[in-house]
Amino acid sequence: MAIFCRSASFAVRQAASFVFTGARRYSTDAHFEFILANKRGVKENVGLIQLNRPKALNALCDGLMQEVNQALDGFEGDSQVGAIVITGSEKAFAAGADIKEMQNWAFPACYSANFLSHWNRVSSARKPVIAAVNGFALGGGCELAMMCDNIYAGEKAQFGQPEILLGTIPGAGGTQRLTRAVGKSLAMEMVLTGKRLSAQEAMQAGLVSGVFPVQQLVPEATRCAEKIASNSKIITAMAKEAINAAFELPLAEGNRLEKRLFHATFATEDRKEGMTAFVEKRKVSFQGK
Ligand code: CO8
Repeated sequence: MAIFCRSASFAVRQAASFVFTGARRYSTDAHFEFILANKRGVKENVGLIQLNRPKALNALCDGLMQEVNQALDGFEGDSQVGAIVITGSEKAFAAGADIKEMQNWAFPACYSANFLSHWNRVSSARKPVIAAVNGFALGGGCELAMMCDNIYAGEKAQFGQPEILLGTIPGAGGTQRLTRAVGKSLAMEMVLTGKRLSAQEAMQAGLVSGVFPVQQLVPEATRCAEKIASNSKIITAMAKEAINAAFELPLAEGNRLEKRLFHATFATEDRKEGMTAFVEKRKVSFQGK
């Protein structure tokens, strides 16, 4: 496996040749150099993306992020998949954006190329995405985890935004998402000093929704994803859209959107099936319609 990323043009060529042809496509990892992607769960309804650049502690280079985007596109287009898990290794979820790749960039190139513009694809996924974080989640690694819908942490996980120590600041939502998750005071301390949070501190601060033994982390995240995937996919998407709106809209508008989406559930067969199954005391069978 290469330590350094190949050129963006190679990645784009690879993206062009990537055609999703069905459920089995993810049973091999042949298409990816920096990640592994396959389906998990008893019903193979969970898409697992594992960052796999161990020698660089999963530092996020452009090629890796292109591959994450491709895998996400594939899972989003796979009707069998109901939720996605993103994880790294036991030592590192991701130790940040690739400092060696960024070292010699200058402002005109960063600005002209709109550097990092395609690095937030995870935040626009329509299917729920769980980050399963073992080890370091620093800088862009912490930002990538925060782009996910919820974060599970292994008990040795460490979260931080140490960009200030490199003479820069977070560039993929760290100042925004961290502040919303843990509040201004703690976010300020983390971003201004580079202080890291342990898994337990992150739990206490509301950044993560569960802490698990290192070995149990991915199975637990997969179990949660399977639970999500067993519900109606269309209703799940509406619930996710409504929660995400809470970060963008004033309360009255957010409540209005929620009400509209609630009403919209009555246009689906799954809403009828869910309530009918309850009344008839039988197992529900959602069709995603
Ligand atoms: N970039 C490139 N290489 C890295 C990175 C990184 N972020 N982190 C670690 N590596 C490499 C090291 O250079 C080393 O490589 P080599 O063996 O070739 O020297 C290898 O990984 C192992 O690292 P260490 O020997 O340093 O391992 P330690 O266990 O001693 O330390 C640490 C682990 C504490 C994680 C340490 O490596 C470290 O401090 N890394 C840098 C963390 C950091 O500053 N991250 C922020 C980067 S800037 C950023 O993320 C900007 C965000 C922009 C938006 C991103 C959108 C998603």
